[in-house]
Amino acid sequence: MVNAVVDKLDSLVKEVNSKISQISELKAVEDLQHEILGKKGELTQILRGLSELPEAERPLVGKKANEIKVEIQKLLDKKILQLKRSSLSERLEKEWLDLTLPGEPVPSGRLHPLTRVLREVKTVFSGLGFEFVQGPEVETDYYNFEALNIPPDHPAREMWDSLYLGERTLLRTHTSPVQIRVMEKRKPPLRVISGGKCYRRDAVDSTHCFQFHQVEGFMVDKGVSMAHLKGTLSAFAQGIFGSERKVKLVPSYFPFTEPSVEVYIDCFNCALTPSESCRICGGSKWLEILGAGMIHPFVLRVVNIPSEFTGFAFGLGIERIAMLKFGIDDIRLFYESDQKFLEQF
Ligand code: FA5
Repeated sequence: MVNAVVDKLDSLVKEVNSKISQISELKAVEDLQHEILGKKGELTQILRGLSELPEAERPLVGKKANEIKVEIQKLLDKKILQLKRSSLSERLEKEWLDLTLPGEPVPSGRLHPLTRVLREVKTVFSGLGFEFVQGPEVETDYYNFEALNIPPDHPAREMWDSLYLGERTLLRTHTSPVQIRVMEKRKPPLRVISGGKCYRRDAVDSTHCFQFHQVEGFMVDKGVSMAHLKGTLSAFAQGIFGSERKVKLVPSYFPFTEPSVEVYIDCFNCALTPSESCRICGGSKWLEILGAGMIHPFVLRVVNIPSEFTGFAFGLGIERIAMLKFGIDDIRLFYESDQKFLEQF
């Protein structure tokens, strides 16, 4: 009887050994463990049967059975470890990654050239003490024209072909209405710039769009003169086009400034490589960059600014500045969303 039990125990180890050698999945090891060592497992049954042995034999057989249990558990544990290791090395093999390889380039976004120039212009003027304000794109006839000394039927309205939304409302044709909006609410001293979209019923060509961007600037204080205007615009030109730039004022006409001027800078391209057929200035050596002047007394009166104050104002096209700065000969390129064009900035 005792020998039969011991033989059974020995053959159980052999059985486990041979089964384990054929196993290739963790689940099968767990099943085998259950089959041998579980509540109804083969070894557990044998252990239960020990009570039927003569009492004197029991301790010896019991000891043997426990040793076998430990041995079987060790075999199972060893197999589990072996399977886990091989599945890990399989994963490492499959998921292998060479961290020394160069990464794939991720195309980075960038600012639109007009946004860049608008920001640069703002930075230069903020360095000169100008604060930035914004005005509405939908304006009334009053702010866009009348308060700026352009009454209805005035021939100067020809200068601003307009897109009307109603009888008295239109898409602003320039940023000059912001002057009125600021001055009617605040008193001098004032040093303000404003920028944004403007709209005109202009035919689209290489220098005109129906929608474009302007920056308006003005300064009002006691004793402000054309000298301040020239000094301010020289600093602006030097900030945007290079510290060597010179500014030239040429008489012009705007109903809301008196006197009015067109402002030119000397051609920065000719300064680098003088040429009779410069692609930026066409050989004229001077580039028109904006319109400006001393704020007309009519305008100051409209907003109740006392007569001891004077002021200058200027207005520039952001597209024009960007075209000159980057040597672009067609304004439409800014609005075509052509990635090859935009990636150059
Ligand atoms: C004005 O609009 C004045 N308000 C500027 C001003 C302000 C003068 C304050 C005096 C005092 P003008 O119409 O010239 O001026 O336009 C100014 C700039 O806007 C032009 O030099 C040009 O660069 C730009 N611009 C005008 N129309 C267009 C257009 N259709 N497409 C693109 N840019 C334009």
